[in-house]
Amino acid sequence: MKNVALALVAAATLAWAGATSGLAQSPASQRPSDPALAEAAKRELLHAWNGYKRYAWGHDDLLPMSKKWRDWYGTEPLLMTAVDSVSTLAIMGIDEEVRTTTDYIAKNLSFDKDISVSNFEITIRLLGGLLSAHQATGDARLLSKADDLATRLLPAFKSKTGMPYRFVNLKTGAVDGVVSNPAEIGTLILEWGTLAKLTKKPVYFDTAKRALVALYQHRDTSTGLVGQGINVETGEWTNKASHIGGAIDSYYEYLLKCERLFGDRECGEMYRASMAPVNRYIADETGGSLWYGRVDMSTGARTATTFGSLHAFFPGVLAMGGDLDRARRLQDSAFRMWTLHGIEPEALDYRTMTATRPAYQLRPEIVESAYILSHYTRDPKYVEMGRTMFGDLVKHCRTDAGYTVLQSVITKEKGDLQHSFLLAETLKYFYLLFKPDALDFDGVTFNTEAHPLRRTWGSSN
Ligand code: DMJ
Repeated sequence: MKNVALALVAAATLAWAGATSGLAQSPASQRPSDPALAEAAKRELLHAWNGYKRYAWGHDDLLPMSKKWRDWYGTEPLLMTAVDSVSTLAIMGIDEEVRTTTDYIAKNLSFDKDISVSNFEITIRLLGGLLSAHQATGDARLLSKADDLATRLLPAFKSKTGMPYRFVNLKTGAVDGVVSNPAEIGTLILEWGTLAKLTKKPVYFDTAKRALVALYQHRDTSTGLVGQGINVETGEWTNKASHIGGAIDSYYEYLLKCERLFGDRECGEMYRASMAPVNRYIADETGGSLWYGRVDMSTGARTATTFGSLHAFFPGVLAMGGDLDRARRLQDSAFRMWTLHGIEPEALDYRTMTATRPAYQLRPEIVESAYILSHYTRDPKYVEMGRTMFGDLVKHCRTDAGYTVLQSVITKEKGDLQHSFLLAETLKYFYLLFKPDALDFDGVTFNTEAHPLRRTWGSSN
């Protein structure tokens, strides 16, 4: 048994090793890198991981200041940080931790629980994490867990429109949360589609695709924009604010990546059709810089000039979609937001350059975009941005038990939470930015929680 597990981890190292075919088009030698910083990112990942193991093992999140733990759903842990961390541990080659953690997950994670969970959060962190870990290790138990989880989440999609309710009870299938948003409706296809291909159960792909298309079809007939609140039973918009930030953001990311991972042209066409109004109405040229603010979805009229840490995923998506010019310019703006206080706020008014929501949540998006831009442009400035941001993260957010959020980027007052995406995403993207040959960029598609998914199926599947 032990040898089998070790062989699986060896396969993982092989599966994600950089020297694979995708690099033929993008020679690693030309990519900017910084091996010493990559090692530092790995050390910090281990620091955060060891804090979780010491004070929160078996639970969802570490509270690094009080050295306690937090579970998302009462007394029913779902091992959120453990599952979210495996793909990062594998990419960094920390094989023994991959082996023991996946074994622990396989033996201890149960979804047979009477709790109402967020379909979106559980999909991106747990379904995505399990699928990615399965692809890395070959461990069939992880795929079977993912299958069981998706079966329990499926009732969420039983609305009249096909767009999912926000919450579903894992034991009873009871649903809740009739008012949802594009991010929660449209950020499911990569995980559900991959599960469909790997289990040969097309219902998973078809259900998530139907929800995605239904959402797209509800875009405003005049502007082509979506809002940030929609009733999944009636299809009526409950909040007409249109932007690229939280509650909408990863809907656009998944339209594009659905085409990248599955070769689904219809998704690609929906992405390209969506970018035209986003660039027409939401993009905002202010003082020579490019930002993306907030407008009314029906009129396109500007309602706010706010940008924030979540919006910073967009340069990466623009770059992946081929719009390198806007991608570069927006990343420059996002980095300005970062350097204003030496770490980025949740929200900034870019007209006055004031932080309107001053917290920092350990978010990865700006680092993810730096990594993607570094890949496509080979411009060393993105590694330099990474050097600055990594230094700031360590300086302001490190504690003796891990990493914590900040209450305010102005005062640098610490909060008490280590989000699982610090391990799943933020430190992974730093590592990859500094050591791009650790992963075959062209051979994987990251879900929105930075779990790499690999197309292992044929086109007829
Ligand atoms: C993560 O859970 C995902 O990246 C999601 O798309 C947005 N929020 C966090 C990170 O900020």
